[in-house]
Amino acid sequence: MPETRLWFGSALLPEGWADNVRLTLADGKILRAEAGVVAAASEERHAVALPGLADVHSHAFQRGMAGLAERRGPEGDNFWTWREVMYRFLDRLTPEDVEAIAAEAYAEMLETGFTRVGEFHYLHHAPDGAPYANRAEMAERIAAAAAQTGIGLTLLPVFYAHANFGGLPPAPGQRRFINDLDGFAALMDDSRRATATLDNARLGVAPHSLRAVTPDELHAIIAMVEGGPIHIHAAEQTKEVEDCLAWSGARPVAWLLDHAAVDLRWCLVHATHLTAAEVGRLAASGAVAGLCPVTEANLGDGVFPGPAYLAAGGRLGLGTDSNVQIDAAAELRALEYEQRLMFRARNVLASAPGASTGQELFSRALAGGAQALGVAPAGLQAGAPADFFTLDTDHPALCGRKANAMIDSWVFAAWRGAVDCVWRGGVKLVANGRHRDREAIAQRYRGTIARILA
Ligand code: NGQ
Ligand code: ZN
Repeated sequence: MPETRLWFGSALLPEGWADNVRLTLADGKILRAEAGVVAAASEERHAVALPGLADVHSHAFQRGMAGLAERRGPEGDNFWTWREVMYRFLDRLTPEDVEAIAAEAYAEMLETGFTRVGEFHYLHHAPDGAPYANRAEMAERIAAAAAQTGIGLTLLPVFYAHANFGGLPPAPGQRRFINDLDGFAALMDDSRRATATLDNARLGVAPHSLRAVTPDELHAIIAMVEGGPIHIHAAEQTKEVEDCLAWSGARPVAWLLDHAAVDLRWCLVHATHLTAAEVGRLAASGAVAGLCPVTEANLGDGVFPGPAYLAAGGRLGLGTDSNVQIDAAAELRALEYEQRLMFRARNVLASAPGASTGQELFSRALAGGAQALGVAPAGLQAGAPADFFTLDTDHPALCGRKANAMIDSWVFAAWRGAVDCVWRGGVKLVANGRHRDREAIAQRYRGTIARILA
């Protein structure tokens, strides 16, 4: 098996920063990580390496409407009015459109340091709501976009059946999402096939939310994936919490903890509105909170109870969700900034005096992200996927920085171009901050969007 050797002036290893690091790669994985070694003349060299992050929650198609829901409507814009705009946008998308938009989104993810995406995929059917002749047409388009860009894919086919708690019939705008249990089982089988040929792909399952599935459906769907990740939107909006209380007497996260075996396989996306009791129980479950701070700010969701959750030992991953902006550093920054605004304090999510906010959040998102997407353990260590990126130490925001100051400056002070090269599965996909197929992907994307918006 051919081996590749790369050498870095410094790298963030699981035990912390190390200097003069050689990574030996084979078969898409890290075979060895050695510190304190002299570079061989033949080795490709870079200054600073970080492990690639997982983007635990993406609706790729929404990238195509980024920035188009920022104009005030007739009255009281909120999450639900945004959702109407989003439904109108997705109504027109063809499978080709979805593939082109997803490829652009995934290339952007790679260019900012995300090496794997959890695609929470619910746009299954044709515009009239009928399944495509190939039921997994859309899932195959997502897989194709992952294959073209080289990003690692954890496909999360979404089960969606109802407009709200209590099994209400779906709304017309939701017709492209809807399956019955038999149809969904068939979709899962086809999705398994669609991802089988992709390098290192994973298949999970995603009941959309407690609004969209009944308890019986929830349990039936969970049984359809053997050992894979289980993702669900939970407690993102206060209205959802109120509706859940009216339906069941319990809040969404408490309901899930009471009625589903929430454990390390689970990712509760957003989990924004939690009581102190829910914070403790969610943390103790070992599940990952899939936080999407840029989208949560954009949609006006609320602020996650970060300090209490971390103090309780809770696990987190980061997602770009609506993809209104795709930027790993921006998600880390937004997560800390919402806490600063809330608590009128600084370095709120750092654990102890002297701790680096950027490095600690990065390491938490790395571990939680890999867990949530079914690829743990992550990190620059033997046996882990060869997924990592380098920073441009000539970038003005990064010059003269070392170790944790480098991460802090990347997260809080840098702008586009700070990420230099990105490898996924041992393949170099991004160089000088640009995806290797950047122009072709962008050109197709521009054509697609021009047609949609015409
Ligand atoms: C989604 N997005 O599925 O795309 C949702 C909106 C809903 C976020 N929750 C639809 N951010 O939750 O009903
Ligand atoms: Zn979402």
